[in-house]
Amino acid sequence: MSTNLRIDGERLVSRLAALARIGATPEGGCRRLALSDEDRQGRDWLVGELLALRLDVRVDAIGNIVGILKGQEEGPAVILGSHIDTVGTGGRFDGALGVVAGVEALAALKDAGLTPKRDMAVIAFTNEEGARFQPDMLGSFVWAGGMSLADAHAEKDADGAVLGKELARIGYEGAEQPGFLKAHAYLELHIEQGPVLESKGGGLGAVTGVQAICWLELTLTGKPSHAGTTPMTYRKDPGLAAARINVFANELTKRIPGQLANSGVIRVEPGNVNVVPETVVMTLDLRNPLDASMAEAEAAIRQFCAELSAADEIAITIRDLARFPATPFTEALIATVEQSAAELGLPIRRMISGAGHDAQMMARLCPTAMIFIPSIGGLSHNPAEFSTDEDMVRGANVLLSAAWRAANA
Ligand code: HGY
Ligand code: MN
Ligand code: MN
Repeated sequence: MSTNLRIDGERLVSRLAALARIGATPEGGCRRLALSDEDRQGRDWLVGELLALRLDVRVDAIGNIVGILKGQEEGPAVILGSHIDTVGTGGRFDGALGVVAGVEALAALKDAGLTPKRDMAVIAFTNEEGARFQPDMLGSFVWAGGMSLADAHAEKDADGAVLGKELARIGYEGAEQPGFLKAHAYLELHIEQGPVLESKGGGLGAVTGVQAICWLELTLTGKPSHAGTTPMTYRKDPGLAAARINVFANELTKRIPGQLANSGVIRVEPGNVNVVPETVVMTLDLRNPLDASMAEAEAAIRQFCAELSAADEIAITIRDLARFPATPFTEALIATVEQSAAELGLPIRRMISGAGHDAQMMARLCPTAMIFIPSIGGLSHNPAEFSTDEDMVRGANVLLSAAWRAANA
């Protein structure tokens, strides 16, 4: 192991800044919704960086972008990755850090004239966020064989745009089969997106796994009527029902340990001030570190909806948008991350990830681990998301060291 192997910190920071300028928002964040024009610009920028490094650049049929550094031997690769798509109120670091750190790790190896035993690669997965198309982690889910290409291409966004057509429109429906590059190991550097590391005084996170995720879309249908003339007892109000469901989900978080619940989308039709709504489409984002508790929460919500539907004569249909089990990472690779941090004299602590990540999908294929750096104020999915240059460089050096170990073990 080359102990003095380091990334070029300035280059890392400047690449992140370059990507952050693409889809930059006035509030100081980024908006690169999957397969949007801003996402295409980010993809074009990334492909340019990979080509400039003279990596073997490939794009697969779901738009995952791969840059490969050939190793001495044929065989599965050590893959570094994350995503460059963002949520609507995204920051500059979520996903982008892992991709630019992967690029920088390979650039540092080329600068040092080092050829790993195994192939190494950096990958930017399509639609990790699931903000526009669901499920989230879609590109890595297809890569890991969890979803067919046809089903993924058929997904539609809230405006009816079809994923496959959007992929073709931006020119990123590639020729490779998803999963074409066999993985020996997968490592992902990411911001924590929560307050844990900061509350512990900083340092890095050796991520032990990701919690379970369940996304539901509920369509509630009542009877539109005049808000001034319709007696309360006559109303079939899906807006009231949606509010009750939201409160019920929130109550569950007080009753079921570890339970989280969020209703991020509530669309009311016709959406007029003086009309009792006809329909409400709402989403629930449910998370829990334990699959059994997650199942208990989901069953309770489905039961509550059934009872509410009968009592208030509101039709309620529920569509699954995403459902991923709690996913543990690989002990040996977590230990490699900790060893790399120790060698670099960097404090690191084990922790679970509250957010979903592409690593959750790659763990189906190969030994997988993640490295977290602190998020200032624990903020993410917010333009004010921030991590320091120092922490980015520290995290990227641990990524490089752990990846180099895995690529030569
Ligand atoms: O929703 C998530 O946890 C991730 O940001 N896609
Ligand atoms: Mn992310
Ligand atoms: Mn995110």
